[in-house]
Amino acid sequence: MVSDAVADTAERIASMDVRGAATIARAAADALAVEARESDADTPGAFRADVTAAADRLRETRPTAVSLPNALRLVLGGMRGESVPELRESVITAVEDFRAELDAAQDDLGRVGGRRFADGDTVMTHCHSTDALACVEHAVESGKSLSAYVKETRPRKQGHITAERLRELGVETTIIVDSAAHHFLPETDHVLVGADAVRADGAVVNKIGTAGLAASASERDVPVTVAAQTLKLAPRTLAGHPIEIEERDPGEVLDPDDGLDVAVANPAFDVTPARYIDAVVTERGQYAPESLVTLMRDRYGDRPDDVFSE
Ligand code: RUB
Repeated sequence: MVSDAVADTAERIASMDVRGAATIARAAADALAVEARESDADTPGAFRADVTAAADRLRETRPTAVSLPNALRLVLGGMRGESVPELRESVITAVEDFRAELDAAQDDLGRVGGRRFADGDTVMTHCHSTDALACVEHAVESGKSLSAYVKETRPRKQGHITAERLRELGVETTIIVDSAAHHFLPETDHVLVGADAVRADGAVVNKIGTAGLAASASERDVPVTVAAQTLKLAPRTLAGHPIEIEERDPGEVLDPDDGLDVAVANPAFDVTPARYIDAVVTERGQYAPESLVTLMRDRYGDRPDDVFSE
């Protein structure tokens, strides 16, 4: 049994009330801090079991965003001590450290990514990525004027969130239907997207539609930049494990009241091969996708310990 606070966060992630890889990771880490604070375990073993069960519950909410298990692993890896108060304090500190690292990483990444744009450039975006927006924010703060084509991103229309944020940043913003991307690529200087996971071979898992956009852009010689802090690197892919692609409710695509009695396929993400990606921007610099494996080994090791309960 997990606490109400953890169950509530898990539900908000599963229902996409909380969404986006970095935001999911932060919410899950915060929930572990609440669990640590509120656990009434009276032995170190019971406390560890409480926090581990909470992490397991949070991890199963959305299968694709690797930032979620990475964040949980980082926090659980910081749990240490001989007594319940020591263990409690260590988890709370690990969450605070994680939050600070996440903020700093996004800021550093934004500074690196912002340099990829020149004054007057037009950027095309897909979905809503806080890592990608950090790059635009830094470019604008350094005095560059940008405009944007924002794909609306069916079926959940996360493009609306991106459009609103870009408008706030003073970027001249035009929202387009997803199928119009190819049409507007000749007027586009950069495709800029985020990532839910980056594989050891440099392929990027992101919102469904990213792969088609990147293939189109590549055909038209429009550079494709992926903004992904190292929390998005998927260490298990070093050992050849696949990344599960989340299949979401058919009701997101077709209203049951429409009376159209056909099957619906609704994968939330797709895989963009490395050959369609020019650069992955991280807080540690920008990389050709194929060269990220070194960074992945450096940050997570060849055989990342799995501290979850299974
Ligand atoms: C969100 C999505 C975003 C990545 C990166 O999908 O695909 O591009 O999560 O986001 P969903 P960030 O809306 O299904 O969660 O850069 O904020 O981590």
